[in-house]
Formats: sequence, C-alpha cells, structure tokens
Amino acid sequence: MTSRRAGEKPPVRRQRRLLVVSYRLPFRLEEGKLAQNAGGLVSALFAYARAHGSQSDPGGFEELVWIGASTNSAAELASAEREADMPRVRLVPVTIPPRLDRQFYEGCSNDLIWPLFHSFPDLADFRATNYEAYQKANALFCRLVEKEARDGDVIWVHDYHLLLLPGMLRQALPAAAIGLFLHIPFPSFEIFRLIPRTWRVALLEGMLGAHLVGFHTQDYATHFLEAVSRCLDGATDQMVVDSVHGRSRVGAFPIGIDAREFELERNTAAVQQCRDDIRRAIGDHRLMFSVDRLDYTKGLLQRLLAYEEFLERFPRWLGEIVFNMVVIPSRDTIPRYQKMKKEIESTVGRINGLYSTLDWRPIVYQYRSIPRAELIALYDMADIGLITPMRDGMNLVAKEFVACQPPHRSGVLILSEMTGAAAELREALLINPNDRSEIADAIATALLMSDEQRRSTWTRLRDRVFANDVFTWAEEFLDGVYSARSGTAVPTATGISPAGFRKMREAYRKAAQRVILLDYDGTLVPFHRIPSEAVPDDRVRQVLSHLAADTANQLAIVSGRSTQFLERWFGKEPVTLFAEHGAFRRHPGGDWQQLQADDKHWKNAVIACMRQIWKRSPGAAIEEKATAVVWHYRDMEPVSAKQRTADLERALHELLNDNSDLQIVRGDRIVEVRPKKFSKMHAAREFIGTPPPPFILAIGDDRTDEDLFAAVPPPGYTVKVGNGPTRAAMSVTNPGQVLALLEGLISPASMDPEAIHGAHRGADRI
Ligand code: ADQ
Repeated sequence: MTSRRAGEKPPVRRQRRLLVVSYRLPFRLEEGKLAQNAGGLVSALFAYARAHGSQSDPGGFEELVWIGASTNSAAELASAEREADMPRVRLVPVTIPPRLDRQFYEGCSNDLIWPLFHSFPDLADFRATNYEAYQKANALFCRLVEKEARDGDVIWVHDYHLLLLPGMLRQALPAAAIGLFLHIPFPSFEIFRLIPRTWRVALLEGMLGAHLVGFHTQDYATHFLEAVSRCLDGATDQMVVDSVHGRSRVGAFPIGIDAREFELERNTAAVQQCRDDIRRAIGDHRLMFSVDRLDYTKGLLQRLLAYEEFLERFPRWLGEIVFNMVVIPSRDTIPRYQKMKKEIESTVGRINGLYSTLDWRPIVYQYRSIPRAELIALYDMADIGLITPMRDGMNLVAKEFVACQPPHRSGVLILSEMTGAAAELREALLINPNDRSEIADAIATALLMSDEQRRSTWTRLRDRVFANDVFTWAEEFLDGVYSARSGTAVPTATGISPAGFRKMREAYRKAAQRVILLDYDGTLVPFHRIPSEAVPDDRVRQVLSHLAADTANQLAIVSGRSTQFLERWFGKEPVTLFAEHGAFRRHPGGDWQQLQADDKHWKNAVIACMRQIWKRSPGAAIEEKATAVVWHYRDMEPVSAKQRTADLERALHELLNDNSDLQIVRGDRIVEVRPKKFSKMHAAREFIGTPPPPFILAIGDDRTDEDLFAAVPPPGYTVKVGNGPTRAAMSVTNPGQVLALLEGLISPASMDPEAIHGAHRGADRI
C-alpha cells in the first residue's frame, strides 16, 4: 500500500468516528493555551490527526475524539486557545484519582510492564496492589469510552497502560471495531512468564479483545503469539488467534514519522537561526548527536562509556569531534532515575575533565527539553546520529535524524540492533549497545566514510523513512482493523440472543417430533486433565432424563469416547449412544452394534508410527479405540506439543499415503486416525432419518462436531461451544451454558437468560 497524504481522499468507509484512547491526552494547558505533550506516540498521532482531522478534509473521519488522562476539565480544554495548525480533536479527559494513578501508572505500568517488556526483569516490581489498580484504571477508561462511543465507531487503543481495555470494550461494545497498538516491545516468553499466571492470562485476553493487535516488528508479534499459545487455550494459526472474545488478527505495523513535515521545517527561519547559533558554538568541529528521554532503556551511560573508549583508542579525533548529548527530563523525582541522572552527569564530568582543552570539550551535555526548531537543526547538522538504546520499541529519533539530513552533506546513523527501527533501517551502522568497542569502531568508521558511501546509504534509508511514514502506518493499521472486524472469509457462530432463544423455544414447542444430538466432552462436561475423570454430574443427568421423558424427543449422545465409557455413565439413561464417532450404536437398554465391519490391520502401523514420536513427547498419550487410534497432547508443554504434533501429522500422512480409506482428524488437543466411513455425519444422518423431524438441535465443540453440524438440514439448529471457525449458526461459551440452554427449552421458567446470552457478547460475527 502506498502512503496517503493530507488532502488525499481516504476510503469512503473511513467516514466514521475515530476514538483514540491513550494513557495521556496529547495536550495540556499552559497559561490558557493548549501545548503538545512530548513523546513518540503523540508526535506520530498528532501528525496523523492534523492531516485527517482538519475541517478542510471532508473525506476524513467524521470526528476525532481523543480520550486520555488529564488534570484539566473537558470545558477548560475545549475553551483553551489553540494554535492554528492544531488538529480538530475533541478531547475527553479521564480523571484518575491520584492514589489510583500512582499505583496504576507509576506502579503497574512503569514499574512492572515497562521494565519487563524492555527485558529488564530485575527492575520489575510485582506488587499485587499495583496490578489491582491497573485493572481498576482500565475499567475507568472503559466506562468513559462506553459513554462516548456510538455504533460504528472505530476505537484505537494505545500502548502498555491499557492492555486490559480492549477485552473490556469488546464485551461492552460488541458493535465497535477495536484496534490495539503496542508502542513498546513484546518480550520473549522467558520474560513474559515472570508475570504471575492469572495476570498474564488476563493481559493476553485483554489484548485479544482487539480485532487487530499491532506491534512494531514481526519479532514482537511472534513473541506475542508464542505467549498466547503457551498461556491460553485459544488456537493460533499464522497471525490469527481465536480467544474467548472471538477472532483477532495480529500484525507488524512499524510506526513512521511525518517525514515531509520534518523536511519542510528544515528550511524555516527558526531552524536556520538555530543552525547559526549551533555553528557559532561548535565551530568547525564534527558533530555527533543524540536525544532521548531519561530512561534506563536508552543506554545513556553505556553510550558515554563507548564514546570514552573511542576517544581513548582513536586519539586523532581529540579536538575534532563534539558529542552533543541531549537528555529530556523524565520521571526524575523517582530515586532510580535520580541515581541514573547522577551517574550520567558524573561520567560526563569525568570524560570532559580527562579530555577537555582550553578551546574544546568532547561532550556538550544538556538535560532539558529542547525546542523543536533546535532539535531539527541538530538533526540537520549532525555528522553522526548515535542512537544506542538497550531496548526500544521503535525509536523515532533514528527516523527523524534520517529525514532531516541535508542531501549534499548526509551524516551517518549508528543504530542499536535492539531497536525496532533496526529491523527497517538495515543500512545504518548497526551495533550492539553492550559492546563498547563495536560502538567506538562504528564512530571511527562513520567519521572516515567517503561522501559517496554516506550519500548512497542515506538515500536508501531516506527512501524507506519517507515511504513508511506515519500516514502509511496509521492507514495500514486502520485498514487492518476494518478487515479484521468485517472480513467475512471465516464463518463463525453468533451467540444466542434472547430473541433467538425465544424463536428456538417456540419451534421446540410446536414440533411433534424432535431430534437432539449432543457431543459429550467439552459440550456436556468440561475438559478434564485426566479424560476418565470428565464424568457427568447430577445436573447433566437431570437435563437428559427430562428431555428423554418427553416422548416427542429422540435424544443421542454422539461422542468419540469408547463404548465402555459411554455405557458406564449413560447405560441406564433413555438415550441413544454413538461411540467412537459413530462406529458403534446402542439404543436405550439395547446392545452395542458395530455399524460397519472394520479392517483393523492398519492400526498396528499407526500405533508404531505414533510411538516413535511419543518417545520424545513428554505428556503425550496414545489411545487405542475399537475403530480408531488417538494421539492426545493436552498435557504436553504447548510449544513442543505444536512441533511434535506437526511431526506426527507429517509422519502419518507419509504412512497413510496410499490408504484412502483412513482419515487423520484433529480434535481438541487430539489427532485421531480412523476409517473414513465412521464419522459423526453418518451417525447423525442415520439418527435423524428421512424425512427429517421439524425440530433438530445439534450441539458440539470440536472439529469432529463440524460433521455433526453438516448433517443437520435446515431449519435445524446448530450450536458450537466455544469460539473459532465453525459451520454452526450459534454459539455458547461453555458446557454450563449448554445445560442452561437445554433447561430453558424444557422449562422456560428455570432459564437464566444471562447464563446463555452472556455468550453472545464474546462470539460476534466477523
Ligand atoms: P518514546 O519512548 O517517547 O516512544 P521515541 O520513539 O524515541 O521514544 O520518540 C521520542 C519522540 O519525542 C521523538 O519523536 C522526538 O522528536 C520527540 N521529542 C524529542 N524532544 C522533544 C521535545 N523537547 N519536545 C517534544 N518532543 C520531543 C515510545 C516507544 C518508542 C516508539 C514510540 C512510538 O518507547 O520505542 O518509537 O513510542 O511508537
């Protein structure tokens, strides 16, 4: 996709409202005027909002609303003076009580998620009260968004402070299209797993409330998918996840800058003035520049030490180069940050003390927020941009440096490979921020690089920075939210609304004959770690006997279980039993009948094949049934389960290559090999009979139940338990809701409507 610029008409579907939600509003009040807050997210969205939120852009969003924390009221913000070029954004302030804010923002967000996600586990603070505050604050944001939202809105949630919010919104606003973008890295599982189990599950499920979850790089997206597959039951397939909320997509959307705006600003009088001032101050020394917020992730001290090594090892540059290190004040009331600041300042003092001469200082250190004109002038004039974070989600400074360099005198970007930007700006001199000597070498290399080399490298970097600008980022992300929300390629079931249930009950009552087909595991009873312990309780028995007591009803349990298991638990119930996916049938009180003769020679070969892989698959089990062989991997560690099961499927496909009578079927954490002639479809068709009765209901949860659903002719009812792709028309979330549904059919008075359509909030049609 190409970048769309301000003034170009965005797609028609964009004529909706966009609600941006971030921890902080992008503006604060300063002497009655709106002033922009610093930070990467604000820089990026400000540029996008300015382009698409202006009244002169009728093709843009109908309205832009920004919801975030502020100490000012909505009225104060609305009546404040605005600069002419400020975007038309309606600001909705969230007031967070100070104590809650401290625990949520300073505590959980900045002292737990920030250090962990940046791979600084030693700095993480796991205080439970902070996590509770995080939950409360996310709920507070949710209430405000709910108040503001209208049908058809697109809600774009930003960053690590609000990871629970998308899940809350998906429940509260089923009609909204929700996107979440994480501006910081997502860590590898070894680090993510340090978060207490219930919190980490809640965080992942919260994130998956978004229809689209976006990261800066493919690596972060991959880490996230790994965490999902290890912590949640939901299925992940490529970049798609099915979770309690339904389906979400996951993708890499590297953030960009408004490159053209930076380029234009280079030529303003204010920037020219700054350039003149800087030149006067540094004379004709070479200039190396860095700018970062004060933070341990930015590698500030390590950078200084690397520069010291450079001065030591390459003395020919003494007196020739000035390193201007700008550090923007941030969180410096916190002891850890104060300590870091002191260390930086004493190191600067020591290096300057060691190397300065009467007319030269190797480091010009500034601890202040510099005006934008000065920042652009420094980007423009620097011969080297030294950007060496220990870890950084993206790092916009690297891109801004590239955009502001003059073509005739382009400088060199030295960039940490630990930044998201390094995944895009491959032509930069990439360094490891822990390797002082590599950084020192890179500075020396940059200083000696020929004009030709610098120009050709910069041209390639510049092309990429301009092509993947902030507009491309926002457009692609928002397009992604639309297609994740409205893509219809994957059929999923809708939950059961009160009206839908009433219709079903009406049909049930009117019908003189009815067929009800029920799967067992995951449908009538929840899964159990030990399959033999997943047994029916009194409620299940009662529902079945009440259903069977009505002579109009024909009731069957169609399961993959063995004849012995089903007979043990349902042998005395007035229910027809189908075992092993329909290979065996037993009418109430009768004997088991094998529906078709089976040639069993294939089983030994399949078992031998499975045993080979079982040897290196702790937790896996092989079950031999009368007509099938099953590989169970529920108890395996999820990542090796995925790999071993893929190995198994490959081996089985090879083994069964020329045996067209057998099929390999995936169920819930199982792989089953069985003859094609036995399927729930055959069993169900036989049971339904011809002509079909006026009321049919089939309920099941896994892939084998798709065969059951396929056998149900219209206008029969098909209900899937859980989420994910299905041919069923309706869904509920768990066996408890199946029982509530069946109880509701028999005796409407006992039905708890919430118990059933609690489900339909989560499973929406996409
Ligand atoms: P930040 O940690 O804020 O962002 P970064 O990407 O480097 O880090 O952005 C800093 C931004 O602040 C730049 O756009 C810079 O121009 C701006 N800035 C610098 N000095 C300023 C000043 N005095 N006033 C106003 N603005 C100033 C987080 C993540 C990053 C990710 C961004 C965007 O930590 O990894 O790149 O979000 O997703």
